[in-house]
Amino acid sequence: MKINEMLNIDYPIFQGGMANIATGAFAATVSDSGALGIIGAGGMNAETLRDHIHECKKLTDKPFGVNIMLMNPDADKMAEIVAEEKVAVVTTGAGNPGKYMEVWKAAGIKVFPVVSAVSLAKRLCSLGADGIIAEGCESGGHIGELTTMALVPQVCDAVDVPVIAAGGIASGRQMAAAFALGACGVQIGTCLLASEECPVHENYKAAIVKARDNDTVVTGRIAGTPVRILKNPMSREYIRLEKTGADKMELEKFTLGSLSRAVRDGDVKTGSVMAGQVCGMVKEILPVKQILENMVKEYENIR
Ligand code: TUI
Repeated sequence: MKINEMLNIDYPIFQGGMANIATGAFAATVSDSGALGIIGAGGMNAETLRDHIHECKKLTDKPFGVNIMLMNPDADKMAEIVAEEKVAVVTTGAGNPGKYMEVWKAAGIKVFPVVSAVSLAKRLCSLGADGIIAEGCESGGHIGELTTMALVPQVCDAVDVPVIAAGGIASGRQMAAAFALGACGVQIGTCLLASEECPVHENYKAAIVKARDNDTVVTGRIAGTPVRILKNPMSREYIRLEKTGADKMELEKFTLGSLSRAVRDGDVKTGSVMAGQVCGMVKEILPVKQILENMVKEYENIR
């Protein structure tokens, strides 16, 4: 498989960015289990990111990546750190990483920006992106408008680099569907939340396991930052406020710190429990290695 050789990984599977959750230790576990582990820099500052990169290097000899969430105020510094540390792969989210491409390419980093539309995919390929992660709105967290089913083949037709499908993938069947759409790899997040090694509060994991197909909702559409989370009293109140025309500042105040409240404190009622629409398929907490093996086995059986 092309992407496996390009990145020296066993499975054509990327771990999602998982801001506030994916530590260096977790990324090392995912990489050691055969996929591409990714440190989620979303909730970090520049120096904690460096510490997590060092930790990951200590724990695994396998390649790993860093996801830079471009709305992070430390994104400029983080862009320099990943180049200094020569991480194997950088993925990005929630913005256009165009201004960093030259530095990253010069450092020999393989760059896989996450896009939610064709136009940005084309622009970033012209700047040297090594691959594109096409993320549909089935994903948890910050999302675009298009579904994976509609987005992936359109991105595949528009670019000449490998395309990784993201959003709505938690099984071998969905992996096979992504390949049928033209992707050569997949990115998964929600199903890894329910892993033994995932450093998220037990209440968060339990909420994912309990959630059914229709239990996510998108907040922030009106403010311009759509984020898919589990339905809970916080999301209901947020959407009620949104409908009354509450201003952006008021809504931001409402959500500030809400992700870490769920991730660290296990407050799944007033916290923001980011999860994708596949949460209904996640039925138990398993070791990362098992989750990946189950997925690949199912994929191989129907290929
Ligand atoms: O980035 C994500 N998912 C995320 S980031 C995150 S952290 C967060 N916390 C609180 C509020 C908001 C975010 C949680 N989940 N996925 C990748 C992604 N990128 N989805 C959508 C986009 C995107 C959107 C617009 C990429 C580019 C873009 O356009 C930028 C441009 O200038 O064209």
